[in-house]
Amino acid sequence: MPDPTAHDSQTFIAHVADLNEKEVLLLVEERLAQGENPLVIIEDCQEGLRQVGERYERQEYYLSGLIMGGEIFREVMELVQPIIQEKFTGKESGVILLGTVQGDIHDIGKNNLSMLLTCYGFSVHDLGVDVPPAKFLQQAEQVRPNVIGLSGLLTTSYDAMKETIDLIRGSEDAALRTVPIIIGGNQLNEQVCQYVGADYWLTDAMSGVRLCQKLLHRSS
Ligand code: B12
Repeated sequence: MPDPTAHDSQTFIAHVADLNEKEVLLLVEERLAQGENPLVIIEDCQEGLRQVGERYERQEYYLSGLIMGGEIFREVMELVQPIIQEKFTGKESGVILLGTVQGDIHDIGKNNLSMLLTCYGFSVHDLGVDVPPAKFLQQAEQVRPNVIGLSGLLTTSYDAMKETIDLIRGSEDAALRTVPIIIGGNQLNEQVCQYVGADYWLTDAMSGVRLCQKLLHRSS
C-alpha cells in the first residue's frame, strides 16, 4: 500500500533543498498539527540538507546556501524540540561525553543527539565544536563517561577522530582504554570506523540513543 505521508515528505524535502524557509516552516507546523512523528520531520530535513550539500558541491549554491540550510534546520528544531521533549522521555542514568572533533564546526547533528540523549535521561557533557584531542582526553579523565561520541562531517575530520581515539585508548586510566567510542556524521562508513579505531559508527541520532541504552544495560 502506498505510504500516505510519502508525498508530504517529498514536497518538504524539496522545499528544504530549495531553501524555501517560509514553506518549510509552514509544512512543519502542518505536519506537527497532523500528529506526525517529529523524528521523521528531522530525518526529512536531514535529507534536504544533504541535497543542499550536493548542490554546493555542484557549485549551484555558494557557502551562503550552506549557512541558510543550517539556519532553516535551526528554525525547524525550534518547532519540533518542545514536542520531542514531551514525547521522548526516559530514566537512563549513564554519562555521555560528546563533541565535534578538531577542525570541524558542524554541530546541528551533534546538538540533535545531545537533546535526544538528555530527553532519555542521560547526563550529557557536550564539549561543543572544534574540540582538540587533548581536551577530549582531559574531559574524559574528569567526567569518566560510560560512552564517548565524536561527531564529524568533514572528510578532514577523520584524522582528528583518529588522533582523539588514539589518545583516549593510550590513557593511563584503564576504563578509558575500553570505554565504547561511537563516531557519528552523515558521511561515515565502516571503512572510516576502522581507520579511526572507533567501536561503532552511526548516521542518525536516534540510533545513537538506542546504542547508548544497549551499551549501558550491557555494562550494568
Ligand atoms: C549546514 C552545513 C554547514 C553549516 C554548519 C552549521 C552548523 N552550525 O552546524 C556551515 C555553513 C557552518 C558549514 C560550513 C562548512 N561546510 Co558544511 N555542510 C552543511 C550541510 C549542508 C548540512 C549539515 C547538517 O547539519 N545536516 C543535518 C544534520 C541533522 O545531519 P548530521 O550532521 O549528519 O547529523 C545527523 C547524523 O549524522 C547523526 N550524528 C551527527 N553527529 C553524531 C555523533 C554521534 C556520536 C552520533 C551517534 C550520531 C551523530 O545524528 C544527526 C541527526 O540524525 C552539509 C551537507 C550534508 N551532507 O550533511 C555540508 C557539508 C558537511 N559541509 C561541507 C563543507 C565543505 C563545508 C565547509 C568546508 C565549506 C567552506 N568552504 O567553508 C565549511 C567547513 C567549516 C568547518 N571547519 O567545519 C561538505 C563536507 C565535504 C567533505 N567531504 O568534507 C558537506 C558534506 C557539503 C558537501 N556535500 O559538499 N556547513
